Amino acid sequence: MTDCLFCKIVAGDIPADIVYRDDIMTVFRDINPRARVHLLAIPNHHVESLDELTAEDASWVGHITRMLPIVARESGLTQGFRTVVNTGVGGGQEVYHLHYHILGDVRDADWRGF
Ligand code: D5M
Repeated sequence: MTDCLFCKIVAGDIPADIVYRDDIMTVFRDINPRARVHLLAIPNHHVESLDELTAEDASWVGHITRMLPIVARESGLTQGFRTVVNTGVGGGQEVYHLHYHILGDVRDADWRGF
C-alpha cells in the first residue's frame, strides 16, 4: 500500500534500523522505544491488523510467531521478552500495518499500563 509507513520501510523508502529480514517479514527498532530493547516485527506485505486475518494466513503468521523468540535472542534478549499487538482503536493501534512489539528488559518500561 503506497500510503503506509511500514510498507515504505519494507520498500526501503523510509530509513529504519532493521535487525532481521527475510522473504516474509522485517524486524526493526521502534523509533520511540518503551524499553531498553523495543523491536517491531511486521509482515512484508500489507495487512492492517489481526482483525483482517483468515485461515489462509496461518502459514506466514506461524512463521513470524516462530521467529519472534529467535530474533529477540539474537538482539540480546536472553532472559525473555514481552510481545504486544495493538489492534484497532480500542487496542490503541496507531500504525495500521500489523506489527508485533517485542520488548525486552521491561521492568522499568512505560507501556500503557502493562
Ligand atoms: O505502535 C506503532 C509504533 O510504531 C510506535 O511504537 C512507534 C512506532 N513507529 C512509528 N513510526 C516509526 C518509524 N518510522 N520507525 C520505527 N518505528 C516507528 P502502535 O501499536 O500502532 O501504537
